[in-house]
Amino acid sequence: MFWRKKKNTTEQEKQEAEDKLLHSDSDPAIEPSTDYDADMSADQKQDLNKTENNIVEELEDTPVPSHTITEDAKEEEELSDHTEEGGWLSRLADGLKKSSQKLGDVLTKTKLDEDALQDLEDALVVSDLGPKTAAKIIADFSASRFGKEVDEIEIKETLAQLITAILDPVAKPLYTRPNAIPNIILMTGVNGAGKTTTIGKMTAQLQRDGKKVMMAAADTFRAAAVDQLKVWGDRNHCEVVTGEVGADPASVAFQAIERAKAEGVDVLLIDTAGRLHNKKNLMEELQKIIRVIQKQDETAPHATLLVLDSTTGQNAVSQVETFKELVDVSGLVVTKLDGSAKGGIVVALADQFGIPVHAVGVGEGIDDLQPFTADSYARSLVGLE
Ligand SMILES: Nc1nc2c(ncn2[C@@H]2O[C@H](COP(=O)(O)OP(=O)(O)OP(=O)(O)O)[C@@H](O)[C@H]2O)c(=O)[nH]1
Ligand SMILES: [Mg+2]
Repeated sequence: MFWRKKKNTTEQEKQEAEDKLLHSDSDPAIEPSTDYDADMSADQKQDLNKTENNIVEELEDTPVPSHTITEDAKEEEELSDHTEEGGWLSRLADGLKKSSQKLGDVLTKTKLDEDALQDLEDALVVSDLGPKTAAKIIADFSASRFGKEVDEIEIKETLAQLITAILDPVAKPLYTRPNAIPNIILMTGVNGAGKTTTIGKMTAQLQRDGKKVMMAAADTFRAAAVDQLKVWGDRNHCEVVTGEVGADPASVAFQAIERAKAEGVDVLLIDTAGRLHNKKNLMEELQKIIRVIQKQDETAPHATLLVLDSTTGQNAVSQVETFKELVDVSGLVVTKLDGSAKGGIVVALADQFGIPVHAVGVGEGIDDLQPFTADSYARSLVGLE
């Protein structure tokens, strides 16, 4: 279908460039592209051009659909059969399957004796709940059930209740103050955690709630980082304040606040760098951004969010410890729960730090940020509907 390809070349190139920006270099390629220019000799290229021209001429009278590639993809998606897929919760449940399978494997014993409890505790540790939290849950569990005959569903239901009790106090949506114009939200986290992507998704949600949003690209260390945020800006029709590559991130934040104030923006989301030369640099940079922000509004940042990649497992615990020491982390966003994560890490974080979990990332798309709900998360984790 050369005619369509030709018509949409710019669109296609734009999309390819966006895809490149939105995925870090370490990400595996999604699938090999079949729609690219292979290495060809000049003669071969000329031949191909000729054929292409002929085909286009032949097709001159064919009505060209006004669809763009994006619209085509959307239409295809809408027409495809989703009956087997379920909603985001089932994607989360799929993501958490590793944990629930681990539990399923040990739930064969009917009498809860020492061995069965030990197996259960091991399964929780393997599911990333961490030794302390697993031990605590099992202690509570055995207090009411030790020595009793129990079936698998009963065990899972009890575990889900105990886990819900740990998660419930931290399941809090992000609060935006009606009187802060703008609400200044600082996004922090190590590189690749999902900060920029989360800002993009969060912008869409805030806009849906009727908020005027602005983004600031205070990750000025890589040109690609700024461009990546601009892609999300385009997607959301949202203004992005940027600086030159290498510009002082704090000054980008400062300018963004000035502009946001002037334009009556409700929420300003500030993206920051995940990797600098070393940890000390990263933290000093963050603290400087905060000091400069406070010159504009001493109550800001109104939220300092730490974005954590759930697939890093227990490493997320040390990331919280590090960031918490240096900045006032007010909330967490845990990403990539649709993938290979085992999910128990969220329980460990809730138990150890008690920091609110505002949302979870369950995919790379704009709608893949979901509120964190204790009960449904706990049930998915243990493999209950
Ligand atoms: N599957 C999945 N992928 C995600 C999710 N969130 C982010 N990603 C992907 O993870 C990769 C890194 O995300 P970024 O948003 O660039 O991470 P970052 O924290 O801004 O990284 P730096 O800018 O390098 O500090 C990208 O390929 C994202 O598409 C999620 O919830 N699920
Ligand atoms: Mg980024």
